[in-house]
Amino acid sequence: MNKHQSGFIAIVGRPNVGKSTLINALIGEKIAIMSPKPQTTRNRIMGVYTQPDFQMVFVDTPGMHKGKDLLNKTIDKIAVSSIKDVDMVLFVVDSKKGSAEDHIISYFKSIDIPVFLLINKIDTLKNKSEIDEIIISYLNSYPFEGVIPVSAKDHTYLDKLVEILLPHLPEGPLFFPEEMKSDQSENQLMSELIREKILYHTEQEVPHSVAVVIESLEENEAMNTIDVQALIIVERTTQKQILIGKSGEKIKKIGTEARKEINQILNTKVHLTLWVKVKKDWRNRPEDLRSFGIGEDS
Ligand SMILES: Nc1nc2c(ncn2[C@@H]2O[C@H](COP(=O)(O)OP(=O)(O)OP(=O)(O)O)[C@@H](O)[C@H]2O)c(=O)[nH]1
Ligand SMILES: [Mg+2]
Repeated sequence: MNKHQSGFIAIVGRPNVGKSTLINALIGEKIAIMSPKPQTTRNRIMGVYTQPDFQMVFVDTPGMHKGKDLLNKTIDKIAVSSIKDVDMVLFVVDSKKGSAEDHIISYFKSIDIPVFLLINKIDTLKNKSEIDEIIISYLNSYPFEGVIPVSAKDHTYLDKLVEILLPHLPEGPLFFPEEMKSDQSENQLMSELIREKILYHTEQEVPHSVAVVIESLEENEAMNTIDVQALIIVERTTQKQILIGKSGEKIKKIGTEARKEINQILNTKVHLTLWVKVKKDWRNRPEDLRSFGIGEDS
């Protein structure tokens, strides 16, 4: 009988390099929200990839960056600590951007596990020889176990990625049931999907000032729906006005898009009601961060 392998693989890197896009592509389901705005992911999210002989638990993390407020410090800490309890690390970089990553690479020097360099977004390169230049630019910074160019968006070379990681996966049991894809609860996924739509419909400070909490969830037997009440928290009255929009148009659009996706992903029929509340400076209050589900224990 073949030995069974299993282990944890942290996906780390700067904001916006495509870590969440990668975990979704690997798992084959949307478990983590994605957006063109930096600092989209705020928590650690596990994605479970199970095959007959092995189980890879990928861990999506927030983009590593040095933010000033408590929210950003907290999410950076989550990302940094995630490399400590895993069997391997995937360091994701953007093939078009790079740089300002020295502090991230310095964390690898304190761990004794394989770190792979993943060059993402290769679909954006005009000339494939650019990949060689990128590899050369990283070669002196750290003894990476391997270098893998991929496109998370186009699912290019993801089979190859799994193939390269497999020999490094320790022998071990199934950590999660075969059918399990993620450790996120349905409530967490719902609030994240609402936040994702907000990220797409707001600019500048607003996306970073928003938290979403599911307040209640009730089965409505007469309508055959699940009635969901969600609270959107912002920091200022002006942000609340922006979110609601002229005659409530923006919040309506956000609600419609979120509802459609929740219905599709969770295979249910939800009736979604959104409320917006101002909570000054919540990003700097530890108790608020905790109650909004942001932190190492959440
Ligand atoms: N062209 C291209 N775009 C990509 C690829 N992977 C991700 N993106 C885009 O890059 C942006 C950021 O993607 P995310 O997956 O949210 O990035 P992230 O690293 O999780 O970002 P944070 O959570 O903020 O740290 C989105 O607009 C994605 O569509 C890729 O392979 N090619
Ligand atoms: Mg992300």
